Amino acid sequence: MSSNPVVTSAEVAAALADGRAVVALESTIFSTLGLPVPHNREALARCESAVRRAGAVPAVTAVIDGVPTVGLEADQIDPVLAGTRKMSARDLGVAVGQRWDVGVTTVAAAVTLAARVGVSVFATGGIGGVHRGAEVSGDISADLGALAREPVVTVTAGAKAFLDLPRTVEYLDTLGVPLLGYRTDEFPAFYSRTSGVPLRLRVESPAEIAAIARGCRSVSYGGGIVVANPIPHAAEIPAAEIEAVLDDALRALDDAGVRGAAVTPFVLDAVGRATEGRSLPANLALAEANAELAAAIAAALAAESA
Ligand code: PSU
Ligand code: MN
Repeated sequence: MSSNPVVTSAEVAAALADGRAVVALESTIFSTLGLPVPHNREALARCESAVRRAGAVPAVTAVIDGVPTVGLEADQIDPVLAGTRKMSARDLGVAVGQRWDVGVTTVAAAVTLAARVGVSVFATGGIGGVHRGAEVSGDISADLGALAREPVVTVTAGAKAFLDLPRTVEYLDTLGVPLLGYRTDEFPAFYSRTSGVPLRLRVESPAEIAAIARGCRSVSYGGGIVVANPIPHAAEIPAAEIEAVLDDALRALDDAGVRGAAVTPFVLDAVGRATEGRSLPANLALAEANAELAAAIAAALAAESA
């Protein structure tokens, strides 16, 4: 393993060597770009405990001092929480070449690093997708390509409604990514359990998802699987309430002329400020629920291959 330029923490390395369950986590959500202080630290603690409760080892992904890393040592947590440089898959090699102090991972960068060390299950809050107006701006998150490319099961609460959700689902279809609704027939909209966008495939248990992952391997499908896990009922914010806030945020985005990688952080910040009391607990609850489901899937996969 010493020739692998992607480094694992001591705990993650030991778990991988023993064939125990590991769940990769992205770090943008835990950085200043994803959630405000101190909620980012709370989100990390809750996601890590949820993974551990389900018998798996959490592995936060990042680039630290120019080194791509899966699983943080204790002294690496604070720098990642304070991280301000977002990395998609396209930025990983740049962060290494330029020796960035801290690069935090989007979904695209996280699944890429996870795959390099053989971690096959990953949890996020929400994936990026096709932006509204993409027919003009061309803005489609590189998350989608990475989800199709890397052999990782990703658990997500769908995607935020500031994206074009029907086109996001269609794009995953086009890329050939199995998109599984976890106990749902609709693509969830992050804060809301429903979006009106139907899904073709529904699953009921972690064991069923593990069996599908095995099935994908058996036919040499080399890409990823996306599991759409609706936010827990108790934490849900109704779609109508979110929609009004989003309209304002998207207008502000236009007025400010924000483009490219800055779009998602800009909208997250605007929605966060407009709905603070509701959206923060919702965000934490869905991230924790995704970590828990991912750990159960990882445990089912580890048991099958034991
Ligand atoms: N959606 C959220 N919260 C987030 C993100 C998306 O609700 O924190 C982050 C994730 O890290 C995701 C990234 O991978 O934004 C997508 O950014 P872009 O649209 O620039 O690809
Ligand atoms: Mn983009």
